[in-house]
Amino acid sequence: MRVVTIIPTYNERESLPLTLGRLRAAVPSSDVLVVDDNSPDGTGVLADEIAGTDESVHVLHRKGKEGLGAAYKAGFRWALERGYDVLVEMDADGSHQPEQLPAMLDAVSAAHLVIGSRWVPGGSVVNWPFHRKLLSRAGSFYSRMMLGLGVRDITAGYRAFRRETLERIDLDSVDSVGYGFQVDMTFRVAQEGLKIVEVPITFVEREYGDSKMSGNIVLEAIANVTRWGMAARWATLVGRWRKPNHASS
Ligand SMILES: Nc1nc2c(ncn2[C@@H]2O[C@H](COP(=O)(O)OP(=O)(O)OP(=O)(O)O)[C@@H](O)[C@H]2O)c(=O)[nH]1
Ligand SMILES: [Mg+2]
Repeated sequence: MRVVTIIPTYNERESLPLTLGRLRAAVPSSDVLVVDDNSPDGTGVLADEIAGTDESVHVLHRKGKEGLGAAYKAGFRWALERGYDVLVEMDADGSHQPEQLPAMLDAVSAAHLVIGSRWVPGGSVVNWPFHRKLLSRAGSFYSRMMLGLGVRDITAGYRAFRRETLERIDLDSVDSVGYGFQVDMTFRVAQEGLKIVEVPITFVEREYGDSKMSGNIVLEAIANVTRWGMAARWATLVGRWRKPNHASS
């Protein structure tokens, strides 16, 4: 099983070397792809320096900040073209602990998508204020209800996809930017009837650098989830209405 861990970065100069060091120690068999959006703080240059000393580390440079979703789509394409079997998503900021990746990789042999989950028994968040926990849980709850999914942590960004899963999805049509990207991908995997497994993780709030989460990203996710949920309900209704006519004709 050839594994690549894709790490999108924007201004993660302090965090990236720590995360890479921990990842290489915890899962030496995984290659790494850093996808940097031309970070003004020089994260891309630093990533190149690390890649120069470790042939398992690769860097994809993009011309500017286009959001997490676009960075992951570029990373997925890069990895699929190179024949990797499992594609892992991991934040650079230390929130996703590399030491917990082996449990996720174990699970992916019997699932199409593994989600490192904060909101299943055994999962937790360290150093988040109450309002962040509430926002995350409420966002997952709303998405679960609107989209009719059983996933507890739908916005989670620590994931392992089997390559066949991504090959089933039309990545070109995925255009969500922030958290919405994770929700969008989860919904599409579920719509394909593929198996999603949540593995508990301990999510640790970043120590260095600034969060890229913004009000716009939250609004985008809420608007998209509402739109997708309505569209799915409408499609079901139309399907029910059409079926009897179809049967009698
Ligand atoms: N390439 C790229 N990476 C990004 C972009 N936005 C965020 N990232 C990276 O995606 C990961 C998650 O971003 P964070 O800012 O930690 O967002 P978050 O985890 O949702 O928010 P916090 O919990 O507050 O940290 C980090 O590794 C970021 O550097 C982007 O536009 N381009
Ligand atoms: Mg983060």
